[in-house]
Amino acid sequence: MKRIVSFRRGTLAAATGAALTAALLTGASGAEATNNKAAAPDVDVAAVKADLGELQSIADANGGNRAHGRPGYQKSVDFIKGKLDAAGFTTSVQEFTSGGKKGYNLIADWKGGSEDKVVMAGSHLDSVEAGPGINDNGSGSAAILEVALAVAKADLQPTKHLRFAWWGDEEDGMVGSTHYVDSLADGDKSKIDSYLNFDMLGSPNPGYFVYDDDPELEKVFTDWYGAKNISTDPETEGDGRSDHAPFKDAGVRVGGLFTGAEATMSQEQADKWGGKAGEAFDPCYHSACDKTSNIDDKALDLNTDAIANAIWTLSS
Ligand code: DPN
Ligand code: ZN
Repeated sequence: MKRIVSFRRGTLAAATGAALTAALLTGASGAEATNNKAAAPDVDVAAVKADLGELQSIADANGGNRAHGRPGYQKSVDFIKGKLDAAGFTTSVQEFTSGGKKGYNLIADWKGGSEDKVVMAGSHLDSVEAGPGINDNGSGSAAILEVALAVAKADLQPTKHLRFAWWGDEEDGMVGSTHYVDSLADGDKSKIDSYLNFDMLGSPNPGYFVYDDDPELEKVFTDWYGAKNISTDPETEGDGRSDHAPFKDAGVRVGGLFTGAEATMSQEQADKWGGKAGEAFDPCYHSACDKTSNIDDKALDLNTDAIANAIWTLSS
């Protein structure tokens, strides 16, 4: 795992410089309107939380989980798909079999943009059997849903094509996302400009981690956080542990955000993020207590807005 210490130390300063440059450019170009690209909207975290409430209700009504092969998973797909269809997305459900049970990936395409350059954002929608999976990974699923709905509301007309994905059966080894990547023709793999993964975005003792797999994608996120004076860390806990892995293995550049799972927060991290040193980022990881109470609203809010910015920036 690559780790460049000087880069980590320099991140905040570099990002602040970039923000300053951006501010100067915006001010200078305002009148001429040389840049017709609107900034990403602030996505209302209340909407993301309402979606999490819905996913919780689905689990409550279906044996306490939304796991692969269980009715709560199917209901989760129906819920997300209904909202996307109503907003004008073209959705499809890709079926696969895992452990003798049918699994489903939900794919949503936004009209327009060059299909030779596809910007994808994905989150796994399944939970473990032990609980409702609200942080893992209702959080990522609801965040990209609300960003997708914001794309529709803004009637965004990106240069690149936008595709959102909700993966099935991540918890048994990224089965759905691997199936998706394996089913792509070679020519289609190379048309994926970038894949952004969002798995666990509202951990209750949150870390601010940015995937460091691709420098350009990483910078989109670190610049955004830097402008908010939040210092991020490169993501290391999840390498190979989520749905970006099959994309990366297929040669697609990947990025993403993460607020931490079962690993513990260091003193240094607690000092900069205001968290609890020596405690897990998510003490309810893969447990029955991963419910709506297991969410840090601020982390969820920031990460959702960071995703919107990345989608607007990368697809423009
Ligand atoms: N892939 C996550 C899970 O579903 O259990 C956990 C995880 C995500 C761990 C990202 C590390 C990084
Ligand atoms: Zn999990």
